[in-house]
Amino acid sequence: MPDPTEEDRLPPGQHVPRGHPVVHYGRVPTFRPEKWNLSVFGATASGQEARLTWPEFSALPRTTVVADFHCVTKFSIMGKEWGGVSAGTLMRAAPPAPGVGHVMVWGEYGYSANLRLADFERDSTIFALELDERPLTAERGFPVRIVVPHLYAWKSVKWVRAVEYLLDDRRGFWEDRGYHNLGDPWREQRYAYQEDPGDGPP
Ligand SMILES: Nc1nc2c(c(=O)[nH]1)N[C@H]1C(S)=C(S)[C@@H](COP(=O)(O)O)O[C@H]1N2
Ligand SMILES: [Mo]
Repeated sequence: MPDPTEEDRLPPGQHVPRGHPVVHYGRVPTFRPEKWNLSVFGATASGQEARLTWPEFSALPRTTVVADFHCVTKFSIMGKEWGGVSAGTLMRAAPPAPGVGHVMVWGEYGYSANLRLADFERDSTIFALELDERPLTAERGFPVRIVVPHLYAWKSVKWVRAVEYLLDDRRGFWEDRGYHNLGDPWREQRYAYQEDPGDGPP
């Protein structure tokens, strides 16, 4: 029997599977700390790209978020604890210019997902280095992935390497391949054909 409180926390059309599946497109990258950096580019407040090295990024203040995680293929992972750097902390380290309304989060090999700034700025949006108090495994996104628990999990980019501040919204990897630009699981925003005017770029 599923836990009744978990039942209430399930968005429409979702179910809780056994275990915690690993889902991604393409290969698992190798982490080389001396070559790794996190770039914050696009419409930054300074007009310059900021590049955080691994020692710089991993020294940022940490927090934890306990949240559920909903894949558009209809499984949900309930009550995971993610530890890492909140998106707000990263934004304070490398702020956006006025007028930025969206961000593109980039992973290794060109995977990307776009977010409204309001979704990026949520307290629960975290650049996670840990899952349930252990470093992420390679296949979960080591060393760092973003977790945006209130949106479908394709937006939770693994192996993050860059954040691009956008003055105009642009579709990411799956948003450009038929998925919904916003991806709110509570509204079942799965596919682009469900978009209302204003939900996405033309
Ligand atoms: N870089 C990258 N991140 C990604 C993906 C991907 O293909 N590449 N897939 C996304 C999808 S569709 C899902 S459901 C989640 C799965 O996360 P998990 O493997 O930790 O369950 O990762 C997301 N992040
Ligand atoms: Mo997914």
